[in-house]
Amino acid sequence: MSRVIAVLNGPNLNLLGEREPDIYGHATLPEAEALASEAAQRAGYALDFRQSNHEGVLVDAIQELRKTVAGLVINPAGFTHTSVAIHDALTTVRGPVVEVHLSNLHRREEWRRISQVSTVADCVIMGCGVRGYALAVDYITSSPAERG
Ligand code: CA2
Repeated sequence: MSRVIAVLNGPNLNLLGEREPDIYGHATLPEAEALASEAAQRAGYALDFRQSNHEGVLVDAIQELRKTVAGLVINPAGFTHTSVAIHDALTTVRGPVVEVHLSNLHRREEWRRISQVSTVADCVIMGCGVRGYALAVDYITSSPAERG
């Protein structure tokens, strides 16, 4: 059984903490990684945490990881609302898939309520800020397949 959880982050999330703190909070992406990593380590897992501004790089990462991870957490950022390619790649992931958003998309513009990813996610976490990443890891480590 795999002891690695992957966390993928989409475009502009490398800028987290620099702008729009009223929407996304003050924490940075490395701080989000630290929270997720602590949650993974507590349960005896390692974390593979990545960010890309490129849709194809994210699709390649999903294909690379799809059979080897215990579960996959993804914040597709702007690609959430547009990417059929990320949707299609996620259908091939063997373990649980968790979609995370820092902000509560239902409190924002109407178009942000549309996610191409939610229909292939086992769990969707939004509006919890960077704590959502740790909650997503907890969901995976306590999933039935992982509890054996
Ligand atoms: O709430 C989320 O996590 C989002 O996935 C964040 C995306 C947004 O397009 C989605 O609708 C919701 C935006 C990520 C970019 O974040 C920035 C952070 C600081 C400065 C600029 C962008």
